[in-house]
Amino acid sequence: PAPVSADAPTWPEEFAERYRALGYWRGETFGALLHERAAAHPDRIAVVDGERRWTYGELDRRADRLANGFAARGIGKGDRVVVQLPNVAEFFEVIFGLFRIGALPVFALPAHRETEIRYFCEFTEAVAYVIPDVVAGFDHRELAAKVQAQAPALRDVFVAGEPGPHTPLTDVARDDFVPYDEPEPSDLAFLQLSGGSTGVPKLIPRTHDDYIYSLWGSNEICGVDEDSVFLVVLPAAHNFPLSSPGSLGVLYAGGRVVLCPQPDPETAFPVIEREGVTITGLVPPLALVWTEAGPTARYDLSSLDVLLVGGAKFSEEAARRVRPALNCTLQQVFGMAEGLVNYTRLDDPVETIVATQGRPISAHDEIRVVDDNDQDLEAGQTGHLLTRGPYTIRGYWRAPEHNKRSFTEDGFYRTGDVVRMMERGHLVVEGRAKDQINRGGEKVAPEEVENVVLGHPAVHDVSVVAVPDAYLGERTCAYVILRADAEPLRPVAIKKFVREHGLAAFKVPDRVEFVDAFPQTGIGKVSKKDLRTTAAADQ
Ligand code: J2J
Repeated sequence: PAPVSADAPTWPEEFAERYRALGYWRGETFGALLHERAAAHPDRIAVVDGERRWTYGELDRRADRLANGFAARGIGKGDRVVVQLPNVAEFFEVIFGLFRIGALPVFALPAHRETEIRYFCEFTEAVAYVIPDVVAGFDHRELAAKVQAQAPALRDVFVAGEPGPHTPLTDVARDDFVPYDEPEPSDLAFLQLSGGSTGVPKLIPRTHDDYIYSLWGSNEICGVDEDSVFLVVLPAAHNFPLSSPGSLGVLYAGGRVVLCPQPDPETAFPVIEREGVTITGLVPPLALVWTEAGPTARYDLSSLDVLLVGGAKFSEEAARRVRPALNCTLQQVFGMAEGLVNYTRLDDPVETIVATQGRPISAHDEIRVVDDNDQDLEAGQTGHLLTRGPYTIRGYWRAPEHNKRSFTEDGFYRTGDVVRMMERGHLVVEGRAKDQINRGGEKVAPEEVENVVLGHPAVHDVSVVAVPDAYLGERTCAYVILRADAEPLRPVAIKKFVREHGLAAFKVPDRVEFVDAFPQTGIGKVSKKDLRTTAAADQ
């Protein structure tokens, strides 16, 4: 069994030694690698955010100044800091500042609201929370003030922008060196969020060694080098745009990261032309929109070489349309914040590119496809995907009970995905065994939404299921049984209740249906399978 550190299981020593001996774990840290890139090419542009262009030298200096400031405020190695920033340059100075002092960013998404943020702060005992001021009319400073009143460990709120009652990030930065303890390559670098299938999202502990391997491994497969210009279209903190190959992969290679504030073609296409973007990543619904808009675009998109599509299943018909519409190579990516990432290769035959979700980064990613009893299936059969390898975690952070269910005794992660393996090792995602809804790449844990709806005084019971959707792949539908004595409700009352409870907008049920009873399985549990069938038929 894996040795258990205080907070999470990690790789057994024999595996760690193997990954080092193979040269996968290079003994680098994020803090040190930015120093090295900045020393090697200080004047090369690292990050572009609208009119702001930061060179490697400048990003490195800014990260240093924040590292000093964070350290001066008593933030140190192992401390957690919830980072919730949109696609702005400050995201990078903040996370590299934290990496440098060994503090762990907890990567919240811009869409998260009070319920999620309060949970992240309380559960991780975060000492600080980094926010923007106002985004799309939402004032993050008010949210932070509410959370701070409830999370005793939260000493500081840092604002990239107008600070309100909090501390501006610009006041944190300082030039004088403040001593701090640097992290080791085998230390945790950050906590990423799981898509989740349980009441609260699980936290994913990633180390410098393992994550950096996934970056340079991805760079080789995606053709990323110092000439690459990567457009961050999806939320920067999500694992896909962060690491597959993502902004961090491109910074590792010495390339250029361009931030896109909105994902629509009207916003993104002019940025592609102006900055000469060569590579970007999208979820399937966005890839559909871009593909529609490509042929009539008034902008020159000819610099675009590679379009990665992943996060949810990309249909074969849609995949076929990418090259004709955007004149670039499609690369499907099937990844997960827990680790394993699969890519179709740039030189794969077209049929493989359009009809599979790729194969693993590493020759040492171990893949098993098993039946319901964990028995290995024959090649080509459809079953549960289990995986273990040099950048796949051995357990979630502070979740020993959950880890017993999500990992096998010998350390394989139960992905919850149902796949089929093709002859040359390519995987086709056929479905899902976990109770999770994939809403166009945004993951919704039904249990989390159900727990909130159950808090409504008129609700007796609720079951949230996926409904097929032509655009998003899946949407959410909440089946609600009202209390016998309750006045009838309108669906919007349930949606409003969830929103006001402070859940991310993408978790608010798209549809609400009132019913008298749920279909039952043989053993008296709610049959989500039957509910899904009903929901699909009722559309
Ligand atoms: C079908 N399902 C997919 C795909 C992910 C790169 C790309 C994506 C993620 C990601 C990521 C899929 N086809 N192409 O972290 O580095 C579903 C699976 C998987 C879950 C993981 C990366 N690509 N999925 O989406 O942690 O169900 O990571 O287990 O958000 O998304 O979700 P997440």
